[in-house]
Amino acid sequence: MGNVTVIGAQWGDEGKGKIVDWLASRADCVVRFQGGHNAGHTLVVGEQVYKLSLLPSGIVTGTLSIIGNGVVLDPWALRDEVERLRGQGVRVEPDVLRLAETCPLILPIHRDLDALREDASGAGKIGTTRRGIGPAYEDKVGRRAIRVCDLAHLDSLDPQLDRLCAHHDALRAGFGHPPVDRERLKRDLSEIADFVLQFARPVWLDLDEAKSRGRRILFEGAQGVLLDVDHGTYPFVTSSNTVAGTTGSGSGMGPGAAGFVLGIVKAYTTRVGSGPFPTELDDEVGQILGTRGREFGTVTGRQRRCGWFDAVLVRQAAAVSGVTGIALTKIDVLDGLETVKICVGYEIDGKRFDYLPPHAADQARVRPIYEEMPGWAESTAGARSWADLPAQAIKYIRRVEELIRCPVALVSTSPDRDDTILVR
Ligand code: 2SA
Ligand code: MG
Repeated sequence: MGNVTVIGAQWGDEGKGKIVDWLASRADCVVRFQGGHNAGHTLVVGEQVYKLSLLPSGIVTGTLSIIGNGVVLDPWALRDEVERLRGQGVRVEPDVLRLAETCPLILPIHRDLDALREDASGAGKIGTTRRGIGPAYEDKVGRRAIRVCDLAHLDSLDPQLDRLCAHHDALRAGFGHPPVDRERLKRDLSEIADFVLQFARPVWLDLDEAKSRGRRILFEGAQGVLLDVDHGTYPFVTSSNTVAGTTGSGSGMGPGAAGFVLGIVKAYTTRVGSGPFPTELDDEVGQILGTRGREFGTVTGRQRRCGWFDAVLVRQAAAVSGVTGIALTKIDVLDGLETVKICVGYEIDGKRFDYLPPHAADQARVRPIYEEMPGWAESTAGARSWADLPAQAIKYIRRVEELIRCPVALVSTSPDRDDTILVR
């Protein structure tokens, strides 16, 4: 096995955590390359449940875990998560956890702005996780960010703070909010600096060395392709590029780093937050999927919206992200349904589309065209080989594969690490 990149090929929450954990035990190094602590990965190892928002999943198994420059880092969230994991008996020390020195920081002022904007947006709300992700990326691109390496130079931070505060004070005033408390911000930063700096490294150098030694690197994506700031359902997206192409720029490894791109795909569709969702179900089936699939956010506890599998969206996600093969998860949630439906196209005013049109208004208006298949009465939960699956479930998987034009490499049949079918 060479390098592997795991990305969500829907709107996040596809069950990446379990697959990443499964692959992490076979990798030498696990890298996060985008997003921040808005991710929520649940790992179930034996009796233990680990909930990760920011740290790479490799940390649980003691695999070298790297947070790349493409991630926006909340230092206080980092400390909380490290302390929580240590409390569960996980060893988190600088030899296993490394942070890019160039990571932009998420500051309390970013959280403020995220909330102020969401609260002021009425029906236009994005439904963000309110963790300051968007505002932190804005400051990075706007060249105003405070980065990890700045924590070692707090004495000379004033010119940067001038630039940052001038921008934020103007925005805050617009929302009737008081200016940034600069002295407090400086105090907070100097209080957390040493904690963060103990993990700070030129990680590109570590990765370059890993590469020259033929080490296997696992890139762990967060959120999903449909939340990508360029390729997703804009503006109802996150503020980073979630596609596999970001592995190189978000870690400092160049375009060839991604290796095998494994797209994680849930056997139905879910979404948290606002935005178009063509196959959303408001009926009893939607409720069954939500209850059986335990569709609540890891990070915010929000209830996820549920619907049928949308092959149009996944085909598009797989194409724009260069997916090599998919892992199909939570097939057991469909067990016992009389019929199952797959969206195979859209219609707007009698015109057929085999892709999602880019405009939010069109996306909200598309009518899904469904193909119906008989369901299966038998349980697929815990199946560990192809032979354990009912014939109808196999037909469903094969049809999905055909429609999205991408091979199924893995099928996951429960949250347990071992309940996984390797297809090829
Ligand atoms: P943000 O906070 O700026 O990134 O929000 C923008 C949109 O991106 C969505 N988003 C997510 N969608 C699914 N899962 C996410 N992470 C957590 C999880 C979610 C949770 O994995 O369980 O616990 O609620 C995630 N992070 C961001 C968000 O809903 C907005 O639509
Ligand atoms: Mg999640």
